[in-house]
Amino acid sequence: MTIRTVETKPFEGQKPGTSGLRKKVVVFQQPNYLENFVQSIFESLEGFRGQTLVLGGDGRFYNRHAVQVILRMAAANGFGRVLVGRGGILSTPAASCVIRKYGAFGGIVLSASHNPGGPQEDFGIKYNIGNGGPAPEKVTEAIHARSRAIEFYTTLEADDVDLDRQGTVQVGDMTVEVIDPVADYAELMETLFDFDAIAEMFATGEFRMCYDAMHAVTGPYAVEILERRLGAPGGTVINGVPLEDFGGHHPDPNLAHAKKLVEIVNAADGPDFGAASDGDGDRNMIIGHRFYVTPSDSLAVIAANAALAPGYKDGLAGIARSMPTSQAADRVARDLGIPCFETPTGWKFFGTLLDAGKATVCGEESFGTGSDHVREKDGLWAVLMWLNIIARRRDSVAEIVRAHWRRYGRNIYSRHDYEGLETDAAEGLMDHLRKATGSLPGQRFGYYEVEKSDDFSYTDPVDGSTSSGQGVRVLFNHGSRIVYRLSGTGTEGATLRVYIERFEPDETRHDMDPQQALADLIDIARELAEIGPRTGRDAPTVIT
Ligand code: G16
Repeated sequence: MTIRTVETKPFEGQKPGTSGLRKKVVVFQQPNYLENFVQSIFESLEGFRGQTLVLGGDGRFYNRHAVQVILRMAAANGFGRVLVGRGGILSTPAASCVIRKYGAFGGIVLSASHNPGGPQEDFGIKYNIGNGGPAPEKVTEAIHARSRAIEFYTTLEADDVDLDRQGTVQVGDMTVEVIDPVADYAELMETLFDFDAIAEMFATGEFRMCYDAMHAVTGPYAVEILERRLGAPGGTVINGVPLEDFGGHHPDPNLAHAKKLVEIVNAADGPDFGAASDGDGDRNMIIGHRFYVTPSDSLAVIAANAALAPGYKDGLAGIARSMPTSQAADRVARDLGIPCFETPTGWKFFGTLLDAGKATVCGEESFGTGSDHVREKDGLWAVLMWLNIIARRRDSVAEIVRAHWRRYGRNIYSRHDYEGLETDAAEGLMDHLRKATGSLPGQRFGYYEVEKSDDFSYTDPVDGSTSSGQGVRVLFNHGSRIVYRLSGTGTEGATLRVYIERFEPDETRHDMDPQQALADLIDIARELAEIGPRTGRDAPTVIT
């Protein structure tokens, strides 16, 4: 087979965001666009000749085509072996699991996560390093720099690989193994959780759950683990067939996009437990019967109860959360006498802490939770952790969370998203806030007084690298906060995220609706950022 060197020209904007390069499919379909980025990845790596690459994605439109392109390019660039999920499928946490288990050099994950899929929608690609986690900024910056100077890419003249047949084939000098995308991951989950206790709970018939795979990648994983291995009744998993366009929906597990699940669980005779995952299976939403658990609370509850799961019975080394995530987990860490790390948004920032054994459990307000078992957040892991906790405590989701609040107090929390803003207006608003940080401390807004305000900057305690400009924080007395940042995962315009938090120690007020409990802070947040005048919006698009 012949290696071909193809002349090309750089494309503007091949800059990885919070999690890889995400663009509209039509952008990726431009001749050489995908190839340029893949070549830029390869040229930013050293020492991969003859090594193993893991490859797979969430099955969205363009996934299969991209897999074939990357296989030919990996062969031409000198990889020795590629492990690719059958059908081109690997959930993001499963890709991380496979990279680690087989000691691969790294992996390429094809996904735009919770963004919609289809010919007019989004596609994405990211590189994961040998620890199974997203490439750190120094690698993504190198990829971007390479993409701006690229002149050639290399590929092999070879036929497509049959992705639907498990087994081994040669592509030039490179071996391609088409592997079961679920088996390694399911096996890992069995080592972490008390499958017997969970199976027993399902066997009683008294505990019912509904899992919404949102027609995205976790369908086959959830059916195998929940229905086959744990014996949950058939039909526990809904929307379980992965579709290239996710059935036309946003595969985003939140109250706005997982409406059907919420309806099912909230029905009078609804199940006890509901959960959903996103496009690539790394996010999760947890709900109980008529009870929504915020991702921040979920992290705190998981951290406080992790020792009930066999994989965590010796306790946690530490907890890590992204800066905008509520401070509920900090209270658990304090109680356990372990450190709590506050990192910028993006799972990649947890990698060094997990590798160094400084943190065991991590979480983000953006519906991400996970642990040191892989180096990605992991939707089904969180679901299994909750099942394990429920099976051991024999309490409902609502009882578990309320008991948690009674013990630690409640960090009442909400995120307001303003989507589809004009980029200039959104950036202007952030500039305005950054400038204001200096003069805010000491200012009073009714009950609230600003104690500190800054643009969050983080120095990694393991490798010393610094990341600045990670979001404007306004920290008030009594632990209340407002945080502002622009989303790094969108593909159109800009999305402003406003995170609002207040601590409530008084148990009689724990059942308050967060929007009411936070009403004053929400007004302050709009006023400080001049959201109305600068964006023309009088209300957020999504509230979670
Ligand atoms: C990605 C990252 C997450 C991060 C989220 C934030 O999630 O992997 O670690 O919290 O983006 O998104 P934004 O920048 O839009 O607030 P995912 O699930 O999209 O890969």
